[in-house]
Amino acid sequence: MSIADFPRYPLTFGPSPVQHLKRLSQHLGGAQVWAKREDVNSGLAFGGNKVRKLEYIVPDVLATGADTLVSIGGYQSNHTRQVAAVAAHLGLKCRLVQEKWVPWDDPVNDKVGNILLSRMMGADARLDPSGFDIGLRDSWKDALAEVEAAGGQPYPIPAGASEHPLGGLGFANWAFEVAEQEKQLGVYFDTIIVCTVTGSTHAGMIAGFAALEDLTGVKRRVLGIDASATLAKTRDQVGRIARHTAELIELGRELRDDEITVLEGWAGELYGIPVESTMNAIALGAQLEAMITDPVYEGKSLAGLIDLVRSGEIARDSTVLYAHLGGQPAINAYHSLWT
Ligand code: 5PA
Repeated sequence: MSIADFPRYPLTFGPSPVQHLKRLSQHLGGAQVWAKREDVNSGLAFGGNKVRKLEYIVPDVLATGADTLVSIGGYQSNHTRQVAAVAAHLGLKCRLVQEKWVPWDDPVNDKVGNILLSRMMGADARLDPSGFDIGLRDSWKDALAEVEAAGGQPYPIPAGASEHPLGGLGFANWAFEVAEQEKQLGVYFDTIIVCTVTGSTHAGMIAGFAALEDLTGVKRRVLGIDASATLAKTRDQVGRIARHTAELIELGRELRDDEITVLEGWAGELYGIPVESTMNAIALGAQLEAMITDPVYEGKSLAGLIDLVRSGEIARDSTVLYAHLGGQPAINAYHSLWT
């Protein structure tokens, strides 16, 4: 099956907008920088990258007849907020495990932003003291068992929807959407920058752009910027999901090593904690483009992009596409960084 043959349940507005960041490009004095805006991709509770992934998972949810979506993330998980949004949209229940992934002791960290939105949408969001891990968790398995014991039919969605067998499809299709938009705009993006943590956003893009390259001969670099600060795990997960997704969409060849690139250097010491480069990138995006990025994910990938353009690693004659994956609701929990 090619990507176009997989069932897709519409949750987004359609293709997400692509914009030229002219002031940022001029400021950096190098490559032309564009952004594709998954942060405004849907009317479901501010959207984001998970809504796009869930478009390919919802047909399976509906086929199973499940009545409760069960998922997991940190207190300020964007993913769990998007699962809660999709559950509300479909008229399903939602049980969320919110772990203490980030040692960020702001008194409203477990009350505002994403978790507030999830509760507002009717999700049963419960806190768990466990720390950060992108793998499959016991707390999540326990939540699934609880729903079943109470007579419900749970549908399991792992962290970031990444370990779900269909988790890579949303962003495999993103590659083809980019190619269409390139035709309309008369532009060619030779480099894509994407934040990567649980891996299926980046992995889906890798599979999708590989399929596109085989169809059109057009080559480009898809650079993942690690924001997990557990690089080996994320690299492994990206590679595994990229290969699996490539098989699903019948790429018909092995992925090359040069197609799987996760760069380190902008995550800082810990997932969820911004460093100087994150704060500088957030300020540049906000003050030059009114493009709001968060201290956990997008501020870190934007910092990567800025450094790669400034150092010439992304060349002056390049046109680079920054995948803005959402995440703004979390900034409420980080208010003290700007006061
Ligand atoms: C997230 C993830 P992947 O997890 O697919 O690698 O995406 C990274 C990412 N940007 C990038 C934003 C705004 C994100 O929310 N968020 C997780 C969450 O629980 O919100 C899965 C970690």
